[in-house]
Amino acid sequence: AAMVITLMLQVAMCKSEISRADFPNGFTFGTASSAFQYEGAVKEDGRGPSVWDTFSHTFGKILDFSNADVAVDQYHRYEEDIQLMKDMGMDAYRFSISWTRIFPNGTGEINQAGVDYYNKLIDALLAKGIEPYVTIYHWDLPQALEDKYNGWLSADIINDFANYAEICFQKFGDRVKHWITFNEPHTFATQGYDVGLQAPGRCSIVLHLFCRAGNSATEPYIVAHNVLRSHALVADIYRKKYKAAQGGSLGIAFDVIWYEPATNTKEDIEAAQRAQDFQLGWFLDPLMFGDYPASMRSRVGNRLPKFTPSEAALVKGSLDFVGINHYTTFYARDNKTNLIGVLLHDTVADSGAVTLPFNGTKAIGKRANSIWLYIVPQSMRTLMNYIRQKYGNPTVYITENGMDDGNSPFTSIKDALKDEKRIGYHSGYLSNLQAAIKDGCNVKGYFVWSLLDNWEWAAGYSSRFGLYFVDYKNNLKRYPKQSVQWFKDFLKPS
Ligand code: PSG
Repeated sequence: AAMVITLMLQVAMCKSEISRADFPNGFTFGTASSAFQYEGAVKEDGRGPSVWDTFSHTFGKILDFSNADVAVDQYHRYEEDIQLMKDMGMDAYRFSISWTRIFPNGTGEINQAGVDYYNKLIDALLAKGIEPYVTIYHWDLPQALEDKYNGWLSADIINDFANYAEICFQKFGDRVKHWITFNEPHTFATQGYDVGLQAPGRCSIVLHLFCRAGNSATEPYIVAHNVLRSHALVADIYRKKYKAAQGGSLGIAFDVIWYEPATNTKEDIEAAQRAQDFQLGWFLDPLMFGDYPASMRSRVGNRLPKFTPSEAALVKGSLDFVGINHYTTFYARDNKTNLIGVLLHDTVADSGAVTLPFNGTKAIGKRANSIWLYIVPQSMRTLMNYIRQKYGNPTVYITENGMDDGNSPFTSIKDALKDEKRIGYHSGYLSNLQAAIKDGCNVKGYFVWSLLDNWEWAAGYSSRFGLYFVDYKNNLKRYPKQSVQWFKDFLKPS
């Protein structure tokens, strides 16, 4: 009798569970990764150093004192990892190309061994029926260009980046049909140049106690401006020289926290909008409308670079799709006193909004492991509808969505594989994504961050975002968490 009841329960549960069949035909499901967090092999086959090699080897920058020299060794294990994607029934894999494998110094001679690696990776994916979605820049700037002209702070980078991107189109564009120029420029502009918690670790807050050099009030805006101009030039090159022959499309991926007004007051509602202007709007407004949001122009004043008319024309409309990395939701409230602004004098304070995952003492949702990751599934639907209404319903891919667990030395592997919380996370966010599509949002794909546990930047190996567990103590062996079975069931053809 117990067995019959269990069976009946399972049938009932399967019925109510969301699955691939609830999404439009041709909707793409995949997992996402990045070169520096996955590949390892940092000195192999002629790869040059990036700013993240330097940063991760600087004492005190990485929480667990680790580095990504080995990471999860995908450089040598890509065939095994592709089989893991295949086992789940995934359609696509998002990965990034390491600039310094192609150009060890950022420019100059092509390193053929680097090109060979990505050719092998792409061919192995396609042989298993998995479509490559390629990020051209996921934060690993050639150290040589940082040394030469301060990297993204110089407009010199625009041509060097465009040259690198064009080589990617030439070498891989016959097989790669989805290009993402940049991953999360908002994150690397603010984390790298305002608070200094990520490479290249520049900032001026608290009297240069954290960072030797930088200007937190100006540099993030300069970086973002050069990123937008670089993206626009690359999009122009792709459209003029490659798109017709290769038949692909090109976009860019943004980190987007949803901001909920902390109270129903007009002040807090406006603060939430400003917070969004200073995050997504900073980039997507220029790309869609040709200029920065009005709130940014008035609040940042002459610290905000200006687009010349010809630059604006190149930037506007320079994308085929918008990639959204969405994980979490914060409350926003009007920063009445501007104490933070006076104290820090940085770009984060410019929005005049204080954003926190708490409203007084009440958290906005359950927390994952990362201190910024609170689980609020319904914001996926709200955010998709916000983008639909504000930006004229562009094509959207969810280029990242996921949650992490900690890396406790006291948890057995067996227990670490029981990730009901992650299953709940994805089923909740996917249900709301499906509802958004029913609302009319033009969403075409969804990528889980991440296939494997991996090197989580300043958090090192202390944060586990994978569907597969990686045993860092035993030869990086991969084990499926329960969420792998959940995705298998979700994805199996009905
Ligand atoms: C994304 C979103 C937030 C913080 C960090 C990221 N947020 O909402 O506050 S970084 C992003 C990145 C990838 C990371 C992953 C998890 O593209 O490389 O490993 O998300 O942090």
